[in-house]
Amino acid sequence: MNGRDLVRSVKAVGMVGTAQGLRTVRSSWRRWRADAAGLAPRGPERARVPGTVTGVEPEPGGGVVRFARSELRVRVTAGGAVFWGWDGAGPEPSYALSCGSPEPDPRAVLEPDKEGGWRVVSERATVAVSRHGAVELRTPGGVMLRRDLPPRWWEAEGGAARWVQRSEVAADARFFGLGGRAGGPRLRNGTYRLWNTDPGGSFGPGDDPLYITMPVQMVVADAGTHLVFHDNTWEGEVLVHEGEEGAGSGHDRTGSCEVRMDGGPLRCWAMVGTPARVLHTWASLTGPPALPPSWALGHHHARWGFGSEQEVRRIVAGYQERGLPLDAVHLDIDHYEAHQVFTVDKERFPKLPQFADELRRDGIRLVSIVDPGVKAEPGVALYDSGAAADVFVRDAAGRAVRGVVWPGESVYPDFTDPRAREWWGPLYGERLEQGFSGFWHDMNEPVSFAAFGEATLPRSARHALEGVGGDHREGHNVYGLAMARAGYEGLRALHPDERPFVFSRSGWAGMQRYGGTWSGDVSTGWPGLRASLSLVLGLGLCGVPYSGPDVGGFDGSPSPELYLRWFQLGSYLPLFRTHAAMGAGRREPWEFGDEVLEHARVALAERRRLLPYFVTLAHLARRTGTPYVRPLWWGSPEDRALRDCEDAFLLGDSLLVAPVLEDGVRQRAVRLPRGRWYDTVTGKAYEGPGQVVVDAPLSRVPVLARAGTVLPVRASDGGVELEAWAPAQGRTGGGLVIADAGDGWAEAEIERYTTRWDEGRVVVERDGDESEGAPGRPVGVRGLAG
Ligand code: NBV
Repeated sequence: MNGRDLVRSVKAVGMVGTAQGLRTVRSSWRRWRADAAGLAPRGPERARVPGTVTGVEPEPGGGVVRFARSELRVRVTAGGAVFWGWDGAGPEPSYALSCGSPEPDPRAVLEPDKEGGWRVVSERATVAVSRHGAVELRTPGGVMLRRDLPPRWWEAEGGAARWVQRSEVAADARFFGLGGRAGGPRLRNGTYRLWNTDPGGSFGPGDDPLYITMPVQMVVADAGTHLVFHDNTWEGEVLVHEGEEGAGSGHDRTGSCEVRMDGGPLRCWAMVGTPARVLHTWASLTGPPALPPSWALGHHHARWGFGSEQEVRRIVAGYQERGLPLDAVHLDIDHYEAHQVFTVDKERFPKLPQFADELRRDGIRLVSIVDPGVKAEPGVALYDSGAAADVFVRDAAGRAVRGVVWPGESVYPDFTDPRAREWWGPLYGERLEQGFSGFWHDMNEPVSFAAFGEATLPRSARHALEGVGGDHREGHNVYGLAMARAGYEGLRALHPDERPFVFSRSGWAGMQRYGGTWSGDVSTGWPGLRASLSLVLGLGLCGVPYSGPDVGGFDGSPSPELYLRWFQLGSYLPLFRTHAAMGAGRREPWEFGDEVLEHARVALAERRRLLPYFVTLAHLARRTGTPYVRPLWWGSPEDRALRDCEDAFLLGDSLLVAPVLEDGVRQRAVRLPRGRWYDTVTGKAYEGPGQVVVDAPLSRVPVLARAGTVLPVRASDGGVELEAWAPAQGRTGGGLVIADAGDGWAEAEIERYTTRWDEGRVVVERDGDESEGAPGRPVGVRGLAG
């Protein structure tokens, strides 16, 4: 047991009482014994490399290159993504791909390359395979983006083959992604584990891995941006080594990374182009991000431990009496009967459906936490029904695996089994009848409390894996993804006319198809605030655009200033939710004194005003895969200084948000991408690229608008109006508006606007508009001073 396990076990035992503590100790032993009996020890291993090339076999989009001891399939697909897989691996089966393997690009063919190698040339990238099995990814212009050295496998008798893939990238390249990483968004030198993990307690920037890991790397370099995805759900790790530039001396040291997997196929997808192009291709491959209902883009208030309907009423009244907007309230596990999922404590919440109706009339939705663990006790209806349907995870000997979670001894639906998903999905019917509109999936790494060892299921536990079959080493990382699918599909069947709102703590590549996520238990403190932003940015670059932190942090009591700065940051992130643990300090905006309340009011009002913009960004994310929240280098990946800038972000194309991430700060430096930027409060214009210092009084965090941009905002009458920012003289600009057509599936129309100067005036026109270019919406032009 390491120090971290010890701390966690003490917390687990201490937190949940003696009986639960004993259960936890027993369960940890069970887990240990199950693995000792159910996982064959690895026998002696033999190393293997591909050897030299022996021949090729063309196929549509590329072909198979044969080596003495392996073979490599290379395939360029019609959407521009490139696939390569060793040892006969093809794109399927895959948890990440949304509609199976995309069509090959018939124009891409295998042809001889220099020195006995082979290559496939396509519109967006060239893949060259050396005669020893190195794979090079090049831009259409022939510049090397990544060079995979020949892989190595270690095979053991009867066991899964472990493998290592080392790659080189340019000295100036920067790594991003790998799921939600608290210490990013730029991934510095280190080892990043691929194993979804509840860190136990709360986490800060130094804690890794967290709840969502995925083998998705976004690499940004002067030569171009690429995304690489190793489609393999097994436990593994990625070693990142950034390169170093020799300051013009010609002694650059290339960057490198090494992917090591404990089993599973060695197969890879690569996408090349601008960041936007790369994420668009990624979304075409793994599915468009689910569109949240528009209320989910407002302000949410949650707490573990509201404890009763009266307390929820008190909080809601607190918002209403002060005129503060509130769009959703989340009920945590304390509203369950004895912590059991899909139940309600009737004493504390006697008339939940009526209460939910009342709230809805006031424009407030209820969101329910949903935990996967089912209390393992005959007579508990859910348990009996799941046991009868045979949907719980079993061990190698065929017995249901028991872990310990909030309800005590629990069993776990095997969401990788379509039958389990079909059983689980309809259970949300009970939640809908209780009046809930949204769903918050927790504990789905999955967690089983541990007194020692890891707080999850035994690795020997069996999973259906869509009929392929395998153990927890392969199923673990996709447990949360498959649970999200079960919930999402269940809700679509139950309420076909409404877009489901599901967000999930754990997940994997492709989870955006079913909804979003949140930070999990981020620790209260300035480092936690920074980690919150890192997670949102990193996840966005892995194709998961909707997320946000627990505003104020999960545990403890933030200082008024920390709370306010978190609130201000949160108000510009897709999921804007205050939340905290049982026993933590208050998180209501009025609990921190009048000054904080007034500034929080401004943040809430601004969020509401920007709602049409958030709706537009949600639609754009669905159509293009572009996240709402983007790193500053998004539009200028060639700007090296921006690649290293982690304390600000772009919100859509129009705004640059520079949150305050340190105590006592009233002014801050902001690195600007090229072009003119206006401080949205003072109207002062700044020219990028470069660094400027802007005011950051307690009352607001700096937000800058791009010159020439047009964004939709909420007018005082509730309609949508346009906010246009003057282009620089002689320049043009523009923006998009996508207005939601309700919370159903109706396709929303895209309105395109342009801005230009005409005889000393800024003109805003709608593209393709019959009415001679008049926008049809009220317009306010800003940035005209001077
Ligand atoms: O359900 C209680 C909490 C929840 O409030 C939090 O948001 C989750 O991340 N949950 C974790 C389980 C308890 C953690 C100590």
